Amino acid sequence: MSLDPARLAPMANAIRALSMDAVEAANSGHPGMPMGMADVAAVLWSRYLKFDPAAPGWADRDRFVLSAGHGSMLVYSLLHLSGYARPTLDDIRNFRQLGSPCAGHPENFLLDGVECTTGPLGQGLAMAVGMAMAERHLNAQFGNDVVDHRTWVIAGDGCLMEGVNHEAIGLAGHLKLGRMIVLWDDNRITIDGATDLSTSEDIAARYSATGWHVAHCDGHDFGDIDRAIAEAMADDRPSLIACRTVIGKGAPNKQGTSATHGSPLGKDEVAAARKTLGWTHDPFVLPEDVLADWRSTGERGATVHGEWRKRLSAHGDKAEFERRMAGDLPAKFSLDEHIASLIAEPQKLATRKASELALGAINPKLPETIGGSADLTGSNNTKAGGIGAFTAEDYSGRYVYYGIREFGMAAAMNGMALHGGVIPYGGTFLVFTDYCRPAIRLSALQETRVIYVMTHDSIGLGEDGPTHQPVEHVQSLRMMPNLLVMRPADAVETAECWEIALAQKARPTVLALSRQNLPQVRHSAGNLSAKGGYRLKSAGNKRRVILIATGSEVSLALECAESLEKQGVGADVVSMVCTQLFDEQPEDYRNDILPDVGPDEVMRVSIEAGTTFGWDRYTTTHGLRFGLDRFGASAPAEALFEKFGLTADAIVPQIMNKLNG
Ligand SMILES: Cc1ncc(C[n+]2csc(CCOP(=O)(O)OP(=O)(O)O)c2C)c(N)n1
Ligand SMILES: [Mg+2]
Repeated sequence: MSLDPARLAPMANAIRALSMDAVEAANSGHPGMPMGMADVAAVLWSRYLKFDPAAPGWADRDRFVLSAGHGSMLVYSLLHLSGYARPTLDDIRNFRQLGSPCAGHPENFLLDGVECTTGPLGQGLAMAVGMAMAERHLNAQFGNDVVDHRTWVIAGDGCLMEGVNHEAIGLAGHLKLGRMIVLWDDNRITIDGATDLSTSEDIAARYSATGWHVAHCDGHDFGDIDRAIAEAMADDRPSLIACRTVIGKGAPNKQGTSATHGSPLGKDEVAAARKTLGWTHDPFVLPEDVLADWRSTGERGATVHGEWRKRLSAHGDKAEFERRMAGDLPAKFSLDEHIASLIAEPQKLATRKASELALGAINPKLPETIGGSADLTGSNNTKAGGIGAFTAEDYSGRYVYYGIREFGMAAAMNGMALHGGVIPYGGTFLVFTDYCRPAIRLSALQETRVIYVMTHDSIGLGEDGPTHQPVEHVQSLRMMPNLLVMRPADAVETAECWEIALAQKARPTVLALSRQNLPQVRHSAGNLSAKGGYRLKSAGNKRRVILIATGSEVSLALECAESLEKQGVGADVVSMVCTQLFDEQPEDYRNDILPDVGPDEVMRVSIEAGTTFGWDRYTTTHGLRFGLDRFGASAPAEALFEKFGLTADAIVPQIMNKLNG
């Protein structure tokens, strides 16, 4: 497509018209951003973006991330205009209505071509960093013939102001991700008004200082936009293009003000905008010549895609590449041998160490894993199985030194998983799930296979004290939909949890792992953790108690059971590795493990070194819950378990008291 304004301007105006009309019809939404960035988007999509609307999943397509997700009508317009099957015009007419894939903010699971879910500002750009990392990694593994694409981002002032932006661009700059280009909608407006209300930052200087190339352009001058993009593509560094734009461009009375940010323009202003833009068509009517120009942008990609398919066919690793991009594990993958060796020689191990052993078995067999840690490699035990560092000099490495960037790491892992071809896992202390929680939430919402290796999972970490001791974390993460939270009790369960997590194609997992050594409690094979909770020990005497415990407290529960049995009280011990998986089991199974009988017959008791909040879900209100409903303290782990009453000596008498009424 040429830069002729006579052709490009109507193309950009088609975006403006669709956006303002859809927002008007929904009586809600954000017209300002799509109208302001329409010109930039028209140049990018018509001249640079590599995509094939007929094959939205094409592995070597450029990734386009609308980080400023409130401007969702921009991407919906682009997808429709360039010829994707969805959204249809009807979908756009139903913008923000139940059942339309044109949701308020772009959702990756609703529309092809929406590469990630955006709306929480800053995270789109941070995920794009992960996409760019995955691209370079797969390029290093499979070569230019099959992996050679760019990652484009449209970001607003908000995306650049968010804290995660610092982490994301620091990582991208350090890793020299030169194929990532951010188009910044530099409109100097946010919701509250002009940006000078809240910031005086020199953004270009910050990006430059972080190893980025920075270009500037007039975001309403096609030639200038084109020049800046070409300049960015030619530079080896990741690029930020500051596109000076006018928010709501085309709405004559409201443009340039925050009034266009997040409200319909109103009937009169829409009519005035039509006049200003010279757009004479009714709402949702697209003239044929403009549509034809737009469709030709999509058709350009079909040729490039065809050539790529030929190269892939000739590629020696075609089957492996396709397997990896499909996200399938190798047919023969299993940890049976590793688990058998653990059963043959029981060991007392921290589950973080057990996780390292599992990774030692996994990484050599699964070339798609990319591990990492937010500067706690030696504590999270995440580097295992002979994998080397992923660096700017060697993108084939499979271990990322994320630095102290928990949120940036988690967002990047989302981007990698969304890109496909890799399975990211990364670690920090469990307590710092708080630092990456917004990205964990997007892992869950976006259905990404990201594995969080979260160690030091309770007061059991000891001397570092309450700042580092999770209390509410495990339970609060369990509340998150579509997230598996696993707290394995020993080396066998840890390996089982890894097996389960790797098999999840559409959900993330948090592994909560201990710092302290734990005795091996499992001596049998078969992935019992897959049921979420299972009976580890059956009552010897007549069953009066079911002890439900997780992680490091499972061995404590076994001790309690032994003591109860000595007093003639039968006690089952249930290892509740993952409540979400347990809740998914058929009723018969759950009823067998936790029978629906009155407390007089069987009392249920939970033991977990964290908040007791919510455990009545399993104990019922008649049972007992042992845990920690306060912050911990700084002391050796054993002293803490003693102080907080998490010992058999403290627990058993309370159970006996309650049994004896
Ligand atoms: C993390 C986060 N905080 C707050 C919001 C609410 N919000 C949506 S858009 C916006 C202003 C963004 O300003 P800018 O990026 O400049 O967008 P523009 O107004 O220029 O379209 C805010 C605060 C959000 N979506 N995400
Ligand atoms: Mg803005």
